[in-house]
Amino acid sequence: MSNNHGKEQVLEIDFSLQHELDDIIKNLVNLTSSLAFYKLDSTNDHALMLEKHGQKSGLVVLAALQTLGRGRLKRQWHMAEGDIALSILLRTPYIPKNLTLLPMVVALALLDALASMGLKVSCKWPNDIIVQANDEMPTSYFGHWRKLSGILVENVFPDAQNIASVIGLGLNLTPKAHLKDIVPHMANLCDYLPNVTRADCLKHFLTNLDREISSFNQPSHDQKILKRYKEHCATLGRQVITLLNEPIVGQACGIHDDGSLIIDDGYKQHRIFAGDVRLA
Ligand code: BT5
Repeated sequence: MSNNHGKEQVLEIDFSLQHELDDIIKNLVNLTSSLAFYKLDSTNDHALMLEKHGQKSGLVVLAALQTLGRGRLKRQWHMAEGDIALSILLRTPYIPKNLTLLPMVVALALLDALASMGLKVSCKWPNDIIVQANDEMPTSYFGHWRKLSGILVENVFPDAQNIASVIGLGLNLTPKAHLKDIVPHMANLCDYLPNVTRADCLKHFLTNLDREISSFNQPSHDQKILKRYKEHCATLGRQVITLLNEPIVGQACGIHDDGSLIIDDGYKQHRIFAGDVRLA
């Protein structure tokens, strides 16, 4: 099979990982099929390719090793064997009406999963899961926080009525000393919850997400998600600087219904739709 980079990619099922995943999926109602590979370029690319071929909603794609993981804005996502790289394909009607809420739903499912295993984490707008650093050295744009997980939601519109979303999630579990200089703001779960396994994380996260998907059509769902996300968002209430385009400096004071971050610079409020902010 050829990938987006023009090279041949040999796909092999990782039967032990597949078994691990099937054991979880059999108890879920919205996430109903799974594929676990030894190695993929990008689980999001693979899920998007399957979407084009008519794959049904509810597929979970997992790779024991991902070699060309993507973040937003063409940035790279690094991983090592033992970490989690997964993508989930959802289609209408298993998508919230307000699409901008989907990354927040995913963040909350992971946040609850980690909390139930004993680790309190926070969200950093727009798509990071962060943990308070043990040391006090500020690193890059994460200040005194470290990034444990990143979320990449990519939407496609197969026709006028339907939407398909691929949710990508990268979660660091294992030590990665070789990446210390490249990603100084990285956190790895083994430093916080040494006894937690990949299977534990998958089980808690996928079970929570499955439950969240079932609640998409409940009354006031969107407002509840937004409220919960704001409660756990470490960006809010802090002095921030935007990192895309002309810098805006001010206090992050809210998140709009459309997912944009509201920054008050003392004179007026700005709405930020994309990019990142530096945390003080
Ligand atoms: C993200 O992008 O954080 C979304 C990452 C999504 C990765 C998953 S893995 C499964 C699925 N398949 C894919 O191909 N992608 C998804 P962004 O906000 O753009 O952050 C990227 C930035 O995070 C990089 O520029 C680095 O600074 C940093 N980074 C890269 N790898 C990291 C890691 N393992 N841990 C923490 N930070 C990392």
